[in-house]
Amino acid sequence: MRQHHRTPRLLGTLLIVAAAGLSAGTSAAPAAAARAASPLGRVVPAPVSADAGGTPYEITRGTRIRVDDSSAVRQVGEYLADVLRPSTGYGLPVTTNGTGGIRLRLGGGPFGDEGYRLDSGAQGVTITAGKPAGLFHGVQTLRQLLPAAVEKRTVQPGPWVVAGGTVKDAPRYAYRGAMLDVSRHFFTVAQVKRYIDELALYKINALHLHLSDDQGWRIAIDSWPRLAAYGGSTEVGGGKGGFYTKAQYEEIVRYAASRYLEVVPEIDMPGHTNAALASYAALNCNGVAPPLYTGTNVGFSSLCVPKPVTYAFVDDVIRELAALTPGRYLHIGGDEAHSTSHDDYVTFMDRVQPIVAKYGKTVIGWHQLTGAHPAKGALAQYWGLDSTSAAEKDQVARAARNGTGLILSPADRVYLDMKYTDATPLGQKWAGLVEVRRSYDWNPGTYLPGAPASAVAGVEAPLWSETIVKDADIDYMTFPRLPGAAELGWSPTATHDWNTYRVRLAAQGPRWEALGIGYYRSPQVPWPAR
Ligand code: TNX
Repeated sequence: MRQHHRTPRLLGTLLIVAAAGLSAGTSAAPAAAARAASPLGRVVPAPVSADAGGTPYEITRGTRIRVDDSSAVRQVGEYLADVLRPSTGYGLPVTTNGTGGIRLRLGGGPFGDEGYRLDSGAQGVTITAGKPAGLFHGVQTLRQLLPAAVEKRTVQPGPWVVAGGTVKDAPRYAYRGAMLDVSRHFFTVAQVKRYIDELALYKINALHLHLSDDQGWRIAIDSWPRLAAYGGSTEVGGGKGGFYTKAQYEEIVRYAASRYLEVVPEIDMPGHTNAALASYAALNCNGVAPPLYTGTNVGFSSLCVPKPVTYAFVDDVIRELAALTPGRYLHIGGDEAHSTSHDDYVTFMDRVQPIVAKYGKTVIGWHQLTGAHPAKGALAQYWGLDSTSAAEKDQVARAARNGTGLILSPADRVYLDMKYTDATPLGQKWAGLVEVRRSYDWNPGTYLPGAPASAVAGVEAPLWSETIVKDADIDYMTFPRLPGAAELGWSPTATHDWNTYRVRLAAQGPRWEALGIGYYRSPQVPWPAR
């Protein structure tokens, strides 16, 4: 019966925090305020609906995780058990038998590819979805309905109570990405897996890996072995760099898939290619390989557009990478090609996009691709700013009206490498300072003037790594902004409200502490005292 004492106390605290939020800023939508105060309404990203009511469920030593007789559902059950066992100390067998407990089931309903429904009551918690991905996302919601200490890796006192009620949920956008730049600084397979686990918490479903740039080539290509062996041998600052063997890359892809993320590999071309140009003299128009580069300038390198060998190279790289990548997309970069003439850029993109299609993948390019001829079905990733010229925005909007899909990554909103304030020790500020509110408070559906809302495929938060070296650096720049980008990608606009979001976000702080994630304690967010 402890839960009956706990719930009202928690509610009271939340109402006080919410009230403090209201007095500090503009008035919140009443529905959103009521949601943030509800024990089921603190989830990030905000679900479509959360109706509290009925008896809570307490996870005990006797609880089982009951799954459908399907390997994918069983794997989601095992994943949940792996989260819950260390902190609860319970056995939590994953089984197809019995009644009650935590039930993961596939069923009919308006769930789509990733939606789910969670029902919690005295007998147990049931998550129902049309597909295993929906069950996985429902499991992330369930984690957030439990006390933060559930995330610790040692036995904690509990109790492990899930408030009674129903959550119904499905994403606003199909593409919800995060990008990790493994070129400027290299990150190991273990580091990438750790990041995948962090992203999965917030229902991110795409991991964009920026695999090549001036400072390093990070994926083994058998037909051009010096790309990785030599082109991958350094990084910003002159460290030893590194690259993924094919087996390691496949391990990342598999791990991401186990968390329902699709890997989107990027080979940035025709600019940002010094590591490739340094590895093979023949790729250079003058036939001379430049030295490796360990600085942070951009825009000085270009593949040689007139040379036939360039397209043999691109064909080999895309063929090998496509063969390793089960996902739909292949990102060909295309940004900041300042050393490529406009005509050459258009020629290059006209030749390279069909190669991507030939190997069965859909093109994604940075939004400069809209200055060429985006292939049918291609997605353009917009990384401009509020202050980007109307002409440039218009070029992207026009492409969107003509059928090019958009991934929105406005640099002055969701670039995770931008400093929060002038005092932020890491990151850059060319796009401005990006505090938590600025990062969250925009609408992807109406962001780009003249682009139809239906063209927006989703939102992605990129983390460029010129200044990012270790896990703690990744975490500090990612948290708390990534959950905001994830919410913009997942939650319906009706839930969008800074004053209630900041209260829900604050409740995530203790979870990150339990997970060992160091984050920026933004003064804009009413974090609980530690
Ligand atoms: C711009 S965004 C770049 C990257 C840098 C980043 C640093 C984009 C497509 N290009 O090359 O790493 O700024 O914030």
